[in-house]
Amino acid sequence: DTAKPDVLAIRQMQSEVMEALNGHFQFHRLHEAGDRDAFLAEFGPRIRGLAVGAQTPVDSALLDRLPRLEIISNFGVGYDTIDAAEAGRRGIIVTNTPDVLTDEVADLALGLLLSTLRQIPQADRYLRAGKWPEKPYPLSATLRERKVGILGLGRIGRAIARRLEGFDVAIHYHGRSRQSDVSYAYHPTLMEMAQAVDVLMVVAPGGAGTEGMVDAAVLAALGSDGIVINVARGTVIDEPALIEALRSGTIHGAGLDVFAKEPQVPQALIDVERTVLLPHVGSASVHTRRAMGRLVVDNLVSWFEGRGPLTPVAETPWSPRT
Ligand code: 8YV
Repeated sequence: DTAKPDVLAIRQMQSEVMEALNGHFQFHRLHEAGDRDAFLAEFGPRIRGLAVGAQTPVDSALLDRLPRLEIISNFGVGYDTIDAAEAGRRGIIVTNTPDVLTDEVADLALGLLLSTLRQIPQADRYLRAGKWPEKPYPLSATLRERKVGILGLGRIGRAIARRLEGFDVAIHYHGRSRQSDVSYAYHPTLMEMAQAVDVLMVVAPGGAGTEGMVDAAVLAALGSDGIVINVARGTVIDEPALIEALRSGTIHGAGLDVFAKEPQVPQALIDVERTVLLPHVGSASVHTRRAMGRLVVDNLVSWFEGRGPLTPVAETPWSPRT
């Protein structure tokens, strides 16, 4: 069917997405091509849409192979693996999946915070290991009387803050600018916030602008009761500095859903007892992944029906031609 636009997936995505793309478009799968280079030489020039997962790099080298590309639809709200600025220069729209995962990720962030403070997974392991009859589980840290600092008060950061209001803790935030519609304590620098709080919730986007911004000095400022929770990108934290801070007792513990080099997790983090480590599952419920998948497809369908993208990213804004 030559009337259908050519759309390319560069890796396997959930089956509902693959089936929908196959139904709507002339659909190609780069990851199934034996010879990637030969495939791109043959089909690259006619590809007009790209569907990508959050962990698949889309850089100039790939864009060079896709000269007719109009839109990149990303599965995930974070798109740090896509060179969106370069896409913008080339007139290519990038879309992501905001909103549909906000509450799911915020829920997980709260779960990770409570798990880390009250050592819920560790206590479960203790029971399963048959240790309870010997002696009660040791007393844990607490969320009581805590001050929580949110790094990145975007959609997910705000959803986390709303939940935290119900937990009766002080809420602080740091981001590029003060937000006039919230009453949480704003700090113009991360360091200032780290000095004022004892929980750091990392919800800032990944990429060059935030790389390693939670460094040894920030961790030290949290203090020995300090807790770090990260549901954003592993790159935002200087991972070796975090390992050192955990080992030395500079901070108390960490709950991490994301890592610098996923799916590799440093053994040093696993060896530290006061960590709760999750395999990047923030948005990973059946319900939310389905909604994300639909939005990936709907962005492409809307674009190729001439109605514009539904959720373009900031670097590639869309205004309909009049
Ligand atoms: C991704 C995520 O969808 O949305 C994001 O930014 O990190 C996840 O929800 C996940 O990595 C799937 O690739």
